[in-house]
Amino acid sequence: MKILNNLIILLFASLTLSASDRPNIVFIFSDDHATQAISAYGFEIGKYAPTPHLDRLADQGIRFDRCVVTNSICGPSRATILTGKYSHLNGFYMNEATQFDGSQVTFPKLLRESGYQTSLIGKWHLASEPTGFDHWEVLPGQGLYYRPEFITPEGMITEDGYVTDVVTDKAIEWIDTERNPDKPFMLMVQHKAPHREWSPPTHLLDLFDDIEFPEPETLFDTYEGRTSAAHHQDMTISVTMDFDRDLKVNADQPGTTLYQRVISRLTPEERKIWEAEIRSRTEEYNDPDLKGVALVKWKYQQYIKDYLRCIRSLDDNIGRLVEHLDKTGLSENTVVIYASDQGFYLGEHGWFDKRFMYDESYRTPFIVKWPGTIKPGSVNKHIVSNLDFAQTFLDIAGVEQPAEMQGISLLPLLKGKEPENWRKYHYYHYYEYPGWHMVYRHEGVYDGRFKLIHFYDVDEWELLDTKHDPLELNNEYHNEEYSAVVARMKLALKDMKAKYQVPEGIPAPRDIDDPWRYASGARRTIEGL
Ligand code: SGN
Ligand code: CA
Repeated sequence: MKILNNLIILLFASLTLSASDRPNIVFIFSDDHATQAISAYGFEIGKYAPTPHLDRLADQGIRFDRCVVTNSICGPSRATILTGKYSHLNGFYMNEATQFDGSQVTFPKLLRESGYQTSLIGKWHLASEPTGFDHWEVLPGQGLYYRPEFITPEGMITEDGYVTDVVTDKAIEWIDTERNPDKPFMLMVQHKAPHREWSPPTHLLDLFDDIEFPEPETLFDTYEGRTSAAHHQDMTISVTMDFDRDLKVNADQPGTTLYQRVISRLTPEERKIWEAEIRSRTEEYNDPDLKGVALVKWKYQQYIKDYLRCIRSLDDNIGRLVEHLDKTGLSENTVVIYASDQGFYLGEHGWFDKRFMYDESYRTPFIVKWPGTIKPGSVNKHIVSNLDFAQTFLDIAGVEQPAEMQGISLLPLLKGKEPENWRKYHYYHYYEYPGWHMVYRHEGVYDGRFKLIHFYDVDEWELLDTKHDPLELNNEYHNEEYSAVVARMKLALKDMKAKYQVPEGIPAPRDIDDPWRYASGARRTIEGL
């Protein structure tokens, strides 16, 4: 009996030891951050607009070059991350008119049950109350850049300042004042930036003023040879991008979107600086020679600069948070993850926004730092996905992964292992049509080189060979030379759909008369969410 008692005590001691040893997880997550805009990824833009703090995370940890999403849009990406499941199983297909079912199994809930303290701060965008968190404060819907409101369990609050700073302040404050030192913690720091309308903090409004950013090769893409989807979209810099909200021209007038979202929320000092900026842009825009190609080029410069100004503030704040972890001695046993909900077009194909399975919006940044476990400066090129995040976090914490989750734990990759049977194909499915930016619904499969895409509303197929055509300009679907590839990829698509339990047939089309189809705030059953 005594031996048994001792054994139980020993077992208990080892369990409590491993519980307190379990690493903390800090998940820093942004909205619409294109990989092209992180200098660690080595694209041209990074030479002009470096991101030193993100680069440091990559230098000290691992950078994933092929992290792709299941459905390239905000809410659906977030729902996939929480549940480890595709949209058709977690129920959150589209931003609009859907509400996340918070009674589902999610990784924060499982971590919390296993003894983690869980906290969520920032953008949520799932239209239902967060579940599985000891602490949460979320932006209503898309949130605002200036003097943002937050929904908390105690009600709505408004905070002075710029949203990226405020979210970071709140994260730091939570670490300092609410963290339970007897428990490991999982903190989700979810930024609004750099989401449209790309409003920078006032002190960075003149950053890059003297720089002319290189244009993407495909800024004037004519979509020749592609399916009708590329022609049909409504997300071009030339036509869709608007002047007051996006380009901040004539935007100091009450009644404009920018006035409502930004100008009216500024302090008098901020307002002076913003109004001067708007005046100077309006003057440039009023130049009678600014038209046609010159106008598109000018719009591109305004857009990319505002976007990268938001990124600079994001990068500064990431630095601030990571330094705080260093200062408090937490870094050593904390896994820091950086990702975005999807990628974004920075003028490629003439576009902004996302949604397509083409590279810039399908791929998302993914960087992980974990001292002592991840070899500094690692680069991984396996196909990984936001589908894998939930299981990875559970695995890091030593928590069992539910069989119903559909991803793969990336822990072996973090540890530098080269698993033999890594996934060969990734399945993608986008649903929000008709709706913002009018991208046809499509599904597809990717094998690391080829992409087979089916725009099923118009029954048009595309095969892209990203090795020979990295800009994704040529549809090889009807090219005889690729017929074997097409056949193989079609089979893979069928297999993936069976594996992931995708319902047979084409999903019911969206109701064209749905009054919510263009409503960015979506149907909200809980006030403000
Ligand atoms: C808003 C934007 C769209 C954007 C969607 C979805 N319009 O509706 O341009 O595609 O969000 O973005 S805006 O007038 O509000 O700027 S997502 O990140 O939430 O998926
Ligand atoms: Ca987004």
